[in-house]
Amino acid sequence: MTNDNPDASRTAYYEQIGRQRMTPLWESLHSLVPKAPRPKTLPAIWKYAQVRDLVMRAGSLISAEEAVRRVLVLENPGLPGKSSMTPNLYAGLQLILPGEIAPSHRHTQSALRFIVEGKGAWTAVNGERTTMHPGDFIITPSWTWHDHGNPSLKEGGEPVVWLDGLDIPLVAHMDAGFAENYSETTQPISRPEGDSFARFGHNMGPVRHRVSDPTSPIFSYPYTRSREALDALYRNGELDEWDGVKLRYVNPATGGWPMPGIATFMQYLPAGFKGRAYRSTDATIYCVVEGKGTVRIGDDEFLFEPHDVFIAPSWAPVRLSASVESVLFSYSDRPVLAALNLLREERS
Ligand code: 1HN
Repeated sequence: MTNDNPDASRTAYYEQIGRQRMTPLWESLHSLVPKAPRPKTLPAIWKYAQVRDLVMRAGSLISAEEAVRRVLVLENPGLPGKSSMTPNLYAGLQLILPGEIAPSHRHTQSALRFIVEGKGAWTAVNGERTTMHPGDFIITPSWTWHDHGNPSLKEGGEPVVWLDGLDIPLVAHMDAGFAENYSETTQPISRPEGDSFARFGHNMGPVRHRVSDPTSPIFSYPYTRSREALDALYRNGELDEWDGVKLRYVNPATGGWPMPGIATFMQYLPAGFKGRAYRSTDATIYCVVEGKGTVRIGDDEFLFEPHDVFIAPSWAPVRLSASVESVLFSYSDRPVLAALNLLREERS
């Protein structure tokens, strides 16, 4: 083979190696090993004022029973068709109406619920129910039976909306997804409501408890507690120039994260707060609980209000400002990055 036309001879060669299912690394090396993350994930916000009606309308189009889970998936505009908010995480808004039940099932994907609107619905996890209130953070760890329900209108039920966060894309990437339905609509209840919180939610624990798995024995983290902690710290003078007052949710038995693959946080920004720029390799999904402000994510700027959901991709600088006192919930795949020694943070 002569080399008077390298392009043509390379093309012919690439075809030949392609037939043997080989490709030339030298054509893709730069994009395979970028100097810094180049996320496809885009900064974006879902304004609750614009999507609330659409969520509610799903309630008259399909029952929770028929849908199994009546959820509008929040899809990152940079990851179309992937039902993903970030490369590893999923987000969706779920609606359950009075009198409805979302039937019991389990899967290897871990799930969190962050209650957005409405109260009184319940979720059952591993034999115990917990009642939902706005701002509560609830976990359904990998392979735990879970069903949701809402009291009837007569019993005072009201529509309840929550944000679902799952590691669906991560588990799909790992080819590690398993799922099954429970034989009945709801799982049997073996412990009264509040049992696990009494055992583990008060800086105490059962005397002979042995840690047997990395998942938190508490599955509901009530907003009243989280809010009071942030408030007390702020009153005591705590205020970080990047985060405001920010705490992470913990597994009280280990000090680790509530679930092994998903990190969750809540932060308080006082009125007038103008945060400095922060970036990290864990793409983070935020849900606004209270307040009003702006967030700069890379070159985008969004106004945020209660119940809005926004996404900060990996390594995009995030700058939070609050015009009135604000509270933000957030979640990310930080434990996965940390386990692989891939977590980088920069506060500038
Ligand atoms: C799921 O099981 C729930 O249990 C919500 O509420 C959203 C999205 C994909 C796969 C399973 C739930 C889900 C999900």
